[in-house]
Amino acid sequence: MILLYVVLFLMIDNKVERNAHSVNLINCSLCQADFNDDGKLNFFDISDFLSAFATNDTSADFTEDGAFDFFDVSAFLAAFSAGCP
Ligand SMILES: [Ca+2]
Repeated sequence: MILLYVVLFLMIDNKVERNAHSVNLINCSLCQADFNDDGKLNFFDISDFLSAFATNDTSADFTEDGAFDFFDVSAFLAAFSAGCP
């Protein structure tokens, strides 16, 4: 997500041309289930999500309500099952 903000800032500031790399970063960040942002949905996304959840990492607060509970896991698994565009 931080990369997206950096790319958008640089694009607005006209320091980076609008090229394929910028588009790829934006498209990747649209898929919340791709938890490790590698462009693939697989076991590693689930593993990374569960590790973040176990340590109360804010990235695992999938429902964005400040709590770490079943609903975050359920929301992540629903997004994972839905897949990415
Ligand atoms: Ca992934």
